[in-house]
Amino acid sequence: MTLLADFKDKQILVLGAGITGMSCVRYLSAQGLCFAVNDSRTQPFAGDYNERQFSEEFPRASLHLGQWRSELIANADIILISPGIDSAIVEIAQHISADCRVMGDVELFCLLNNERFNQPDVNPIQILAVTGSNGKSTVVSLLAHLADSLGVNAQLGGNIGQPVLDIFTKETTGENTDIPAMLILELSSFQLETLTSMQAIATSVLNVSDDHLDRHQSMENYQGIKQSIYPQGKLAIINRDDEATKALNEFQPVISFGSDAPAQNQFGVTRVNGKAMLAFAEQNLITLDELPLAGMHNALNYLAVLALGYSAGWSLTAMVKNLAGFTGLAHRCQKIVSDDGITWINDSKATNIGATIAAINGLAQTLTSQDGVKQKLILIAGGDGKGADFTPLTEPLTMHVSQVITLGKDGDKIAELVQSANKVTSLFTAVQTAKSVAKTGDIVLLSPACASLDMFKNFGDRGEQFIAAVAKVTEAS
Ligand code: UMA
Ligand code: ADP
Repeated sequence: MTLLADFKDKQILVLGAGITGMSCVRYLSAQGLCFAVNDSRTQPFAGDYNERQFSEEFPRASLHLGQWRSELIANADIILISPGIDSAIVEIAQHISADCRVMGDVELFCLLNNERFNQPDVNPIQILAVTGSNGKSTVVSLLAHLADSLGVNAQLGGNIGQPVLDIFTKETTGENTDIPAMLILELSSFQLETLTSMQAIATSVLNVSDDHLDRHQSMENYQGIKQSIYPQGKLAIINRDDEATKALNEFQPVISFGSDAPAQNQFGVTRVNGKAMLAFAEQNLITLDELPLAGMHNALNYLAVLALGYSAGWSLTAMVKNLAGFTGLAHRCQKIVSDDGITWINDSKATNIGATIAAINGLAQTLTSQDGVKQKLILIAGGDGKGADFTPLTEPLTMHVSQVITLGKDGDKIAELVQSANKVTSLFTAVQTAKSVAKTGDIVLLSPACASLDMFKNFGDRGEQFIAAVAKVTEAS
């Protein structure tokens, strides 16, 4: 029996009505299935729907907002749970029946895709899957750029903000029957928690650093969740610089990347005439200064991309030729244009310590001295730390940052790491403070090492507010 035939006489519950939940609603509705939707918030649709509009558009769905509904959870045979919802919380966990299947949207997508391997008239979608604490969006976006340049019919999906079930929904409704040959899938630890059935060509854990410990409790648990990606792919792409990314199964085929010179079947960095180059085994590919994304962390991102593309059979030469055409994503170490002689950098997407350490270390390498005066690096950080241990920030802060300005829920924890920090209560004041401390030639970096949700809608909102504050403060000067 196919999965959908099995779903027909089951009680299906969609938990969460955000981006993921609504993609489940669209998919189940397109299949003509009846189901329930439950969200603990009263207004979950981000302004897209009110309850009446929802009922009109999805008449087969019964909508329950405002609290978790224990009777719906208890009666469900199948629960499609959104990644931001922790199924272990007591209001949910205690009601789930023993024979209920709890799965995420990506798991449902993969189960449906796996069925396509046995169907004569449809093609399964090949998957390249990427996880890691940092660099996921950069890596998958660059992969999608290369796919486009190389004429591969690929689509981005997952945590990057494009729910994967929409592919099959659009196929069912006839809106887009041109199913992509490949899915370039960004996976968060939350999505991996409910994913076991993916059959990818290759998977990669880019790196592992402290993140989301408020949900995952310990680094061991978090690392284990990240590594659960490897058995779900033929080839494991690992980072030689980061032990925590190594695949546990020693028999699984592996391609590695790292910042050292590569051996056979490895990607790495070599030095030729003093210049750092990306390389594959003995083959030097391109110098780093020909590429727009700076810093060793981005060199590793480039190598991960090449390794993933290579595992899919893409030409190395063609990939290398097209690498420079990708100029990066917003809010990741982006320079803001200003004419006050200060370099303002928006790294709002640095929502954990690993990203902020990479930004500080990367910028520290670029600091120069003029007339005996060394450029200063001023950092604005803080927000919701998600239970992180900030102590690994101490060394880069002490070594490279001349002034730390903190804000947000866990700003004080970062302030405690240095001798004297400026504690402020708004991003605008942080920018004003930075402006009063910075001299011509200095760098001011917003790299919060924290999530934004305590003060902003999301990291994009925080980045935009930073850009606006910089414009206002520098204009006034
Ligand atoms: N909800 C509750 N109660 C809760 C938590 C959530 O009712 O305690 C409801 C909310 O009201 C909302 C729904 O659940 O209606 C939200 O579900 P969600 O938090 O899973 O968010 P989605 O809108 O479905 O977006 C999710 C990812 N969000 C999270 O994992 C938190 C998006 O990643 C992803 O782009 C999207 O699915 C599509 O796959 C965002 C993210 O912040 C960018 N990810 C984290 C990260 O990158 O660090 C993991
Ligand atoms: P993710 O999707 O994993 O959050 P992004 O590509 O959006 O990753 O980048 C998030 C943050 O991490 C940005 O601040 C970026 O500068 C930083 N970053 C990108 N790649 C890496 C890496 N390989 N190691 C550490 N930090 C990184």
